[in-house]
Parts: sequence; structure tokens; C-alpha cells
Amino acid sequence: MRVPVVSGKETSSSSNNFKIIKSGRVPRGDRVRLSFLSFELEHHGECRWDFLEVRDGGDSSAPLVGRYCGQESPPEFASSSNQVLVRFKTDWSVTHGGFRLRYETSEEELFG
Ligand SMILES: [Ca+2]
Repeated sequence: MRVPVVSGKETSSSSNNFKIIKSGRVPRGDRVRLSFLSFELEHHGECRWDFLEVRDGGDSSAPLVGRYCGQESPPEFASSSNQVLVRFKTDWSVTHGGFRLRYETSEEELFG
């Protein structure tokens, strides 16, 4: 099992910065689990300015699991396939600490 940690930091210099974290090289039949180690994004009621999106699949048309902002960590997530997409967007103003997440892959039965 590989357990990389992925992090994204908000910066005020990056206008409309989209960061795509896509699962790659995960064997077919395996699943991806994301757990958040830290999370602090600019808050907005509809997460319009800065947000992190999780999708259960490999591209932007995959089912949306959730869009998150503010300081409440997203829940742990296990994908239904070997692909997951995380999109991180920030705007030009108001900067917070960003996020760190752990990215684990494993055979299906280990992620109940
Ligand atoms: Ca911002």
C-alpha cells in the first residue's frame, strides 16, 4: 500500500488557481481513500471563492462527493473505483493555510 501525503496551500498570488490531483497508477480493482490531516480554506456559505472538490471518478464529470471550504475538515472518503479527482481552487484574495490530505490505495475489501 502506498501512502503519499498531498498538500495544497492557498496563495494570494495565484489567481483562479486550479489544482487537480488525480489518482494515477492505481491498479484496477483497488480503491483510493482520502483523509484530511489539516484543512483551512477561506470560508463562504456556498464555497464560492476557495474550495476543494472531491469527485468519485477520474474526470470532472464524475459524481461530486462534496465541495468544501472554511475550517471544517471534509469527511474521510473511499472511492468506488480506482480513480478519484480532487480539485483545489483559490482566488486572488484572502489566504488561509490550505490543506493536507493523505492518499491511500488498497484492495477493495480493506476499505469497508
Ligand atoms: Ca481566497
